[in-house]
Amino acid sequence: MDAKGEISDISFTSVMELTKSQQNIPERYILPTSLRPNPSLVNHISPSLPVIDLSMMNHPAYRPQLIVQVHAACHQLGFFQVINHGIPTSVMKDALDSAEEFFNLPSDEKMRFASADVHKPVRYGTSMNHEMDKVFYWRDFIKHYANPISEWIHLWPSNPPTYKEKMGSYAKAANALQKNLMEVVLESLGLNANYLHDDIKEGSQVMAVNYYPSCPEPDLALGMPPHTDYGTLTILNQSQQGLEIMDHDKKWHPVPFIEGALIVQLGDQFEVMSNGRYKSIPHRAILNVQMKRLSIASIHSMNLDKKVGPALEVVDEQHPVAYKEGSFGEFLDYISAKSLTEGKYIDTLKIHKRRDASEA
Ligand SMILES: O=C(O)CCC(=O)C(=O)O
Repeated sequence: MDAKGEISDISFTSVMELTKSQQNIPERYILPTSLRPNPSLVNHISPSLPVIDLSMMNHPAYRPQLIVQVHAACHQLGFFQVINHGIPTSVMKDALDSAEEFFNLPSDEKMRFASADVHKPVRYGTSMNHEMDKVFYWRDFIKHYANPISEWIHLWPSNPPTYKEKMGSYAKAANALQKNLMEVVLESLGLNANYLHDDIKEGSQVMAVNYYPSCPEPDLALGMPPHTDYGTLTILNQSQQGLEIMDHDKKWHPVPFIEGALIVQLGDQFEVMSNGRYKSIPHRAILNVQMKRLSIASIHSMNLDKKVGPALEVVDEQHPVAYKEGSFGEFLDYISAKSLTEGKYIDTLKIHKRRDASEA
């Protein structure tokens, strides 16, 4: 049965199940050479990636300094880590522990939530979309909607018994942090901190809870392929290092694990709102031979039906409208028809400047 009590006929072999019986990774997880993680192309001596201290976020004398740091991080990368963000490490850890307990359940129990339908508010799956992926990714996941929590929490797993409480506390805290971060990021773009305030408050929050088992051949596969998130911003809580981000020069950088820190990534919806002044950050999850890794991506966006286009304040003669309006709902329709490698939703929104005769 699925989360709505309907019989689910979807079944697949999770990576967790696979690792119980296989020594090597099966053929369908082996990426073509050009798409493998290739550690020699990764910038292991990365310039230090931005870490921003939020302790003075609400202090009028220090906030301008914070806005400058956020502007630099968003403009250069669309990525930063935050410390002193107000979410206790114990709440972050409890959520990761409850996720691990969920993934440790017998397969039948997890399969109750199995679905390849991206419109489902709760869904357990493997890879990106096991019905469409040509090559599989070394990841199992459960995704569930979380805002407003009272509307969704009854659909979340009841087993393990503490899942709702622990994941729920973290989801609420991540959503509160998101609202503060949105104000800071909007301000850093030169917009009013209250821009689209009510839409942000009532916006969608999807918790993507990821489990990457240790992988015997991590150079041949990935936990998640390079992608950008569709929303405004994503807050990532992780159990250990494994995320890589791509800079504007297309160089990969490993993101260092900092105990208690959270990762903030700009998504496509923010790129559209900023009319391309800030770009969403491409990222991927790499694997490791010794240890499993868990992550919880709290992905925030405007509501399903809310159309989002560039803010008028960032459009002028030098910067004409560069994106059409789009919505989270349209994004879901797009990815239910195409696999990730077949194109990106945001590319369908880009308005390509016509080259005039003098440029030709
Ligand atoms: O696990 C990670 O580091 C990345 C997760 C992610 O990109 C996602 O869930 O969309």
